[in-house]
Amino acid sequence: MSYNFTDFLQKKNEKNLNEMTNQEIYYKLLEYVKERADEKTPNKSKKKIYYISAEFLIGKLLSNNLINLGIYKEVREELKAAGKNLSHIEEVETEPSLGNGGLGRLASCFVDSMSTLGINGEGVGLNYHCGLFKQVFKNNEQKAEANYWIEDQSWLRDTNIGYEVKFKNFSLHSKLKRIDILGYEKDTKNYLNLFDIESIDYNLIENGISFDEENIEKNLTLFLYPDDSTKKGELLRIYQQYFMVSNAARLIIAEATEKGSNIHDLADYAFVQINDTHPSMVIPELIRIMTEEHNISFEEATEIVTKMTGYTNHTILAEALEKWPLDYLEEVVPNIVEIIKKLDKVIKVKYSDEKVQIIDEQNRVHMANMDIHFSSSVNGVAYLHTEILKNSELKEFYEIYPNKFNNKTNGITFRRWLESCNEDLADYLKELIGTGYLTDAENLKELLKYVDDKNVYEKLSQIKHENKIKLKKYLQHTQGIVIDENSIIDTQIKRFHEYKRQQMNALYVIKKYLDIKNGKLPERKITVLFGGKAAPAYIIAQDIIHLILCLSEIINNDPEVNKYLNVYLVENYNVGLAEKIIPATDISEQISLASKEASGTGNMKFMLNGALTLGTMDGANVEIHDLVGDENIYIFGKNSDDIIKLYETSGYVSKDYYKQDGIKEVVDFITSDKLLKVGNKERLERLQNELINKDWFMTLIDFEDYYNTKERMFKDYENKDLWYKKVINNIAKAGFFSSDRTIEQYENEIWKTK
Ligand code: 9GP
Repeated sequence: MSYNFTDFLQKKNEKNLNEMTNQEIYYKLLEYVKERADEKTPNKSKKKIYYISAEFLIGKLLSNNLINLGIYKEVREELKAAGKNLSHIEEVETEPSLGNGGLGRLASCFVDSMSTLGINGEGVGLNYHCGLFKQVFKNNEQKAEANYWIEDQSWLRDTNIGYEVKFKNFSLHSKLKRIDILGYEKDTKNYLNLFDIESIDYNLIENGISFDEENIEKNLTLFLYPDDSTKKGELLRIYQQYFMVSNAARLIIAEATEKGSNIHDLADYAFVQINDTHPSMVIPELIRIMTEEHNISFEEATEIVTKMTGYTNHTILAEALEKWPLDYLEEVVPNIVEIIKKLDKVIKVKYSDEKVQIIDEQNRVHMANMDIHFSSSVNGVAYLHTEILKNSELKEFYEIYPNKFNNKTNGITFRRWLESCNEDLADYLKELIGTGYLTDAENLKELLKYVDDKNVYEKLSQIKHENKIKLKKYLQHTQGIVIDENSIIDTQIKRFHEYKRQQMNALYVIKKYLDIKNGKLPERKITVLFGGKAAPAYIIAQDIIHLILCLSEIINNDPEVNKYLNVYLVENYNVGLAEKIIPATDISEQISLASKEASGTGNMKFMLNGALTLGTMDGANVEIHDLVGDENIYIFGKNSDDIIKLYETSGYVSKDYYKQDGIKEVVDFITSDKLLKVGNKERLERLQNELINKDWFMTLIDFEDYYNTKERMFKDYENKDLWYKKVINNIAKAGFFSSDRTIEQYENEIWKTK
């Protein structure tokens, strides 16, 4: 029997809603949702998917859970009747800090879709207490602070499940925490399984995010991606990874055994999807448990594990493919080193090519290589990315295992990235094309009926405007930033990395600033929004942040310029901010150097919310382009074949581009008196020097085309009919990027649980 929130409060003898504070209401809603979630039964099927990932960037859960329970509007009305505002109550929730970027957000979209599709598939990861870090800005620089997010009452549920994890010199007992993952209007649910230790100690944190890295028994689940620029840091990462996969392996075996597996048939009961290389040690760990504890031969165990695992590659950046020194692994987990050596031997006997070896000549273990040899599926995350893996990055492997390689273009959950974050647009879509798109996103194509309808253009532009006003209020209230709702909003939100080329956008800002100073004024005010964190050990990325913050200070305070241009870098960019920024954005910046962005998922969120893409032919931009056609996307820059060739021939010399008219003065401005007055000389000089003399990610090669294409976009924006026709085309074609589609492909082509 379903009961509403008011009934729940009465049952619990709580105060009336109108007497409660927003804080009190939030915690009661949390209890209520958990109680409603208790009515759902976990998905069951003989075979279960374990999606192991170092990160899950889950975002706030209240509104998403209310939507998935089908009671969002009902609860909002109950609150409204009591004079309360659900969006204010949503603000009380602290965002979990269990992820970093696209990889973690994708994992979260995937667990949502698995639940929605009724697939018996769960996430497995770690419960980091201080997450990645909280970003604060001081003196135009990024500072990192510990991000404590776990409160006494939260979405985490305790369980009595826990295992002994043995390291070389000590053991740790784990405890499993779980978060319910509710599917959209489903009677079933799944869990996100997060392993933790009992003995975590916050006192180990000294200042910011520095802490005693050696006290593993007390620090293991403090931080996600602790600094690995030192040996201590690398060892800690190995401890974390082994802890994660050893627990996962125990859970898998326990659950399968309970269902009747005799371990010889484990592959009929479980499939492990390895999300990037952080969970790769699950392969030797499963083999170790089978051989040591279940009397299964090494050969058979290897065969079983190969059958029941799949590896997803999310990057072609060589430095991001983990290679652990064998002696570090020896120091932490000697038991699995024995297994890794045996696996390596199997490969050395068969193949002489150094590129496919697991242990290389410097005694480093190539985790991805182990995954490829000893799993049954290897996939990239967008068409172009998979092609690059097959034809260049992992070519030698593709020659050995042509049938293992497959593509699974990423997707996003429309529950969060449309229904929840852009309710006005979602309601309007329902008015136009009904609710079919909620269960089959391809139905968005019905919108094409309205592609020439000026009334629809008008309404879409009103919704965008309203979303800008909402964003303005939010940023003003939370960050003291006042954006202009009548300006064109041009956004780049993602982790800071040179390959993503925020520096190119910053150069654009400089050029625009100089244009305005020289009397070349834009037709409409432009607001350039940035958001993202830089890894604390990544100096150049911090320098780029510094440049943007300095530019903001100069531009936003210059009365001659700020009428036409504003630049902001929002602080501590996270899922919650993305949910507010994306619906308000006109221009989606997807400007990575072609061949470097595996997929991107922000690009999909923006298109779904009616922004147009300014991008290179990279990652999933290529598929967006193919779906919407040339006229509905703004593509610029060199393509991936050209770029790959340039790398192969060392054919790019940044200085040649620097010398060109229009580029030199922009790059020189980085160390102009104006910037040095507000900035740090060392940082600005280092960044400028990098651009002139190295520029590994070829910022300057595409700059001119980028500038001109962006100018064309601004001009097109002034023609409302033209612009909104493109917007409709984008929303209508976004259905392909539903994570339900992606998960269906994983299920039908790899997992086969049904
Ligand atoms: O950089 C990729 C990004 O392009 C992709 O969308 C995301 C999800 O597949 O994964 C990112 N990769 C990583 O964060 C690390 O490999």
